[in-house]
Amino acid sequence: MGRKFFVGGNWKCNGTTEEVKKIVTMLNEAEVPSEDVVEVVVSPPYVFLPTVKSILRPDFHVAAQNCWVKKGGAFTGEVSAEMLVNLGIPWVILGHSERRALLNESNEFVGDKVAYALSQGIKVIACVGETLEQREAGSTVTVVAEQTKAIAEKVSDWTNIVLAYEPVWAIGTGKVASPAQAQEVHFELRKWLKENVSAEVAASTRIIYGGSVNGANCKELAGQPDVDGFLVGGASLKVIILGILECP
Ligand code: G2H
Repeated sequence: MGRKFFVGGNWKCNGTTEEVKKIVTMLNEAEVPSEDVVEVVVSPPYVFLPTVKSILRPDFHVAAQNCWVKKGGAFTGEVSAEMLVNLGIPWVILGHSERRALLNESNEFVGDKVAYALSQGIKVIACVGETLEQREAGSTVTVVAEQTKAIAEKVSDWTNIVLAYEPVWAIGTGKVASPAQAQEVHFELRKWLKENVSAEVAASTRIIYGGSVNGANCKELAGQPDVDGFLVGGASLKVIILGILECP
């Protein structure tokens, strides 16, 4: 079976109740390809999850931007996977580079988080990506392979994982990876999955691109054979996202 195009909207730490409602209204009123063609998942900050879930159109889904690495308890400030299940939130973004860099989330920690969220029945958008320094040193493939390996070591079933390649140098900078650069890394990630997990997982796992995706660059990126969709940040807060949903 083909890999269904996937578009995630990562709203990051943005919005007020009023702004979030406006974005949802825009999405709800849009005419977009059917859910047989594109799977749409929006990821508001935690505090807006129940609001967004309650008013969002039923063919779009909701993701949290993070969750705790194990069962909840005495972990001040954290939100557990069990709580997301309780709220009916089906997806979570894990391993975003902003958390890896600013909150020191290691590859192993991200791997543990992915495994725990999956064990609770939550689907995971797992992010990997290299810094500019790593790219210039020629270690892009090694870096993303190590990040993926840390996940692969902890999970046995990839059915509910979407892998997001997000080069750190392209995030929120306006410097998007060229279609050739994105395709090269997506190809290498799929090859890594084939050689280290299985041919079946490599063929079926969606590998999406994130980093300054917008209405002008999405079409050509989406045309690459190993690019199965996008994780969109800034543009997902604006009407631009509707054009991106038209890409597949
Ligand atoms: C990368 C992306 C969304 P942006 O972080 O995850 O954000 O599209 O703003 O670069």
